[in-house]
Amino acid sequence: MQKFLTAVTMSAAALLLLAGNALAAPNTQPAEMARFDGDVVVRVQPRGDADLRLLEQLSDDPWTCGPSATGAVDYRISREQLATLTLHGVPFSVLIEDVQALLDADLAERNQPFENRAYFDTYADYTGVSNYVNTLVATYPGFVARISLGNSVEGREIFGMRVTSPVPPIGGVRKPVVVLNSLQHAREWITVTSNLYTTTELLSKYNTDAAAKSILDQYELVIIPITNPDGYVYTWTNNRLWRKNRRVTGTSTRGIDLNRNWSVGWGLSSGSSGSLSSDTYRGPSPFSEPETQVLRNYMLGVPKVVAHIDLHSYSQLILRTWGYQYADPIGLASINRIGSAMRDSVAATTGAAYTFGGSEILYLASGTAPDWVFGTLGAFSVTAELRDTGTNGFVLPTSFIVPTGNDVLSMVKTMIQKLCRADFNKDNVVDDSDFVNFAVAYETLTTNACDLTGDGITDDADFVVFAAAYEQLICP
Ligand code: 0X9
Ligand code: ZN
Repeated sequence: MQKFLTAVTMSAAALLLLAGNALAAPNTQPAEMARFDGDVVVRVQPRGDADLRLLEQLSDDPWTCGPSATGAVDYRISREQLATLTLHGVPFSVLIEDVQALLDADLAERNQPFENRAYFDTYADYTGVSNYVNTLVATYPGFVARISLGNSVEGREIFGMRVTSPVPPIGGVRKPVVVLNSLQHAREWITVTSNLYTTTELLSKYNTDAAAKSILDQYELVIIPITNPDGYVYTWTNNRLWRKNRRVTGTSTRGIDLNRNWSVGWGLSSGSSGSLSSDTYRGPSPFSEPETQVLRNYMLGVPKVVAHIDLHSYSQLILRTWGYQYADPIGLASINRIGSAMRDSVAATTGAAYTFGGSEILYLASGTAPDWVFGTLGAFSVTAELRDTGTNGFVLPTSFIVPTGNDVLSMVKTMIQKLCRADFNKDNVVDDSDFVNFAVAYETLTTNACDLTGDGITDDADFVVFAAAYEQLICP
């Protein structure tokens, strides 16, 4: 084991060089790439429905999907349309002066030669990300296994990784699982790099960082970097600002919002749309899309999912459940304890200010992944909206890749450290009622909540895990 671990540490340095070479060809912009000459992004403070309707007429590209806590909305419009806003007295400020210039600058930066570039110096396309997963498998043998969840609408593989220290080995009795998925929304590129950065950091620090070791020893991470492969490819080849999947829904309409297609809370017009052309079109039925189906099926096949983060951008928020309603979720105190610790740990490590809260800090969203994970699997689940707060929005310069990756690394570490397995009834204290509840559920075996080892059966080993956590009588 010792010899093996030394090999792991040594290969971490080699990884960065290797990974640079594993990237796809330089980023050339195809002739058919959508252009946004003369467009700006505005942050509007609507005075009422009339202002919102005016914006919907002016723009087919909202950058936010509803008013935020402050009531503000971001839209891409043409520079000429600023006069219309002024004419109607609509309060606004310009967030991005020249969208095409931002895209051009971004492409020019990414077009620099790859020689001597490390993986996290730039964004990688679908093939580049897939190659990087293979690089991690090769670099950390026994720690990383590639998985294939199924295919997208256009037939692309939705791939991922199982990441854990090989004690017990992958394939043996399964540890409790933490799921991190990114890029349900195609244009939110920073989510992919942040997910892979977090994974890489935990692996490469296994021998030097006790927290990384403890996480990989106790849990298995399931990483799905590109949940929406067709959308992602489309943002590289045709339109950098595409959000949904690429389902053909009509002669001129395309795409279903995957984060409105999950079954819990599905179909509400308060947090989704039934209109084919909308950026929050929910689809004809829950799980109508293969991309959400395969992720759901994978999670249902895992004995014990204990936590999940659905990575998005932008706004710097950590959103707890529920997304589809303002009503309190069961175990709110426990959720708040974990979520606020995540927010605080990011501020302490990277200095980035994230806000933690429920839908009141953004807007209602119906049919989201975290609501399904929490509502169906009973696991702690949040949406993380990564950087920035609007200066660059979705077109985040490459200089943000490592800092934002560190935000997510910090969130993930803290979330896992704060999971409290002895707080069985999730009331945020460990006391006799947890022991009683656990014992009753264990005796009657009416729930799989007692399967704390995550091996699919409830047996003595689960009681041992519970008792060990309970002995400490404290949530971390
Ligand atoms: O609207 C979404 O799907 C997410 N925001 S994004 O800008 N990335 O599209 C937020 C989803 C979670 N929302 C709530 N919990 N309210
Ligand atoms: Zn999103």
